[in-house]
Amino acid sequence: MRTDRTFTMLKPDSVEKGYIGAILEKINAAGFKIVAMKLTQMTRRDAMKFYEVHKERPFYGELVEYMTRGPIVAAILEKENAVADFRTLIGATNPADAAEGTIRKLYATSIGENAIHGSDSDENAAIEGAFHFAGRELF
Ligand code: IDP
Ligand code: MG
Repeated sequence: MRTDRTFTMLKPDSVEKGYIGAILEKINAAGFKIVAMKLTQMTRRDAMKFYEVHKERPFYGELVEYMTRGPIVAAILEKENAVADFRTLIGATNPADAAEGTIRKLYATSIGENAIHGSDSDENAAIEGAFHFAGRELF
């Protein structure tokens, strides 16, 4: 299993608020190379599948509504120790708990609308990257 790739989505709130450029700047400055990227919108079916692990959680319906309400920026990023370093860069799920300077501290609104996704394991990075991108879309 490779350990140098992670998967991210700039969530609908980030796109709506015009934060794409600022967030990509932070990602570049932290040393991640973009190997795949697109503006896309998840269908209800996509979001339900992507967040299937949370289907029993009380916030699942709200999460699916949020993630499908507008376009997202999906990307695959490359860097040594990508998954852990990217989770550090984005900060805690709840922006109220996120460290200063993290993307969620700077750009997230709430625990639900938290600006950005980052894979939580190498295995999920591979699964999530393959969910959004065909092999020919990686560079
Ligand atoms: P993560 O994105 O930091 O890995 P997860 O626990 O995997 O956090 O949750 C997935 C997503 O579900 C979060 O990023 C957030 O958008 C949403 N979420 C998590 N917990 C809550 C909650 O308590 N209320 C509403 N939405 C939540
Ligand atoms: Mg997660």
